[in-house]
Amino acid sequence: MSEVPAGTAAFAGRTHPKTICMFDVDGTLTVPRQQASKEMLQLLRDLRKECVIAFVGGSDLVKIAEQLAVDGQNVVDDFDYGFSENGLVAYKLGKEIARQSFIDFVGEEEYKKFVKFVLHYIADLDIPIKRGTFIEFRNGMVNVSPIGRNASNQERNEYEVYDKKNGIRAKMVEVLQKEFAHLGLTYSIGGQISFDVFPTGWDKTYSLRHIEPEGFTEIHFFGDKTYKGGNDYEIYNDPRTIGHSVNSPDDTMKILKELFFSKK
Ligand code: M1P
Repeated sequence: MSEVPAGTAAFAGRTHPKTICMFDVDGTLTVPRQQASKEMLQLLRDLRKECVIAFVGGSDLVKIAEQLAVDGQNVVDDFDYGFSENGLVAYKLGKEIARQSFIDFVGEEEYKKFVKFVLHYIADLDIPIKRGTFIEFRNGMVNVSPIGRNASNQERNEYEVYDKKNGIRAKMVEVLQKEFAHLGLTYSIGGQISFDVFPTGWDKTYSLRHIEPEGFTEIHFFGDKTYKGGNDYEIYNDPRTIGHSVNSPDDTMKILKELFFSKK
């Protein structure tokens, strides 16, 4: 599918052409679901002169673009690699190179049973408010939200606090794991109001297969949800990566400056 050649030729002009920095989006490059700051975007442009850069988000490309393409540019042109939905949809140098299908893996019949169960479960949930879009169907995964994806920013912030206290998502994941054990799915709480559902193994480590042909000698990964159950856990702990656990976009910038710009 790819017309983009492997090999570091495209990256030869970088100070460290064999080094790649991969970034989670929410909580790492931006405040969750917000746009990246001007300072962060400038730092990424500077970093791209030093090494190869990639985003690896759980969200689909539309949401990632809202956050990173703040001047209306095409986000996949600003990064050497773009990995949306954990890398189940992948871009290199502005071109799509791969796409995975959740529905092909699960099958229509099993997926219908899953949807029926999830919607019944959410209907019976007694939480302070509900909005709309409780299941979002994507290419390589589905995203399930008890409050609904149409929640406003304030509603999502309040829900996050409520969910932490009451373990709504954690309980729901436990129930789904039992009910659909035969499907081989992983449930990952990556954001504030929802969780992602995808075939086991299709976590963010999936993106690493797309950079393998390049033979990078240093693969840095930056993420905030690096704890067990978080959607950065697997790639952060993968032996192929050098993991950096951050607590905010400011923390990411601080580490990048130390790693790449402190001796300049
Ligand atoms: O990037 C992290 C997560 O961001 C969103 O989560 P939420 O809406 O719950 O804050 C979703 O796009 C989710 O898929 C993604 O993993």
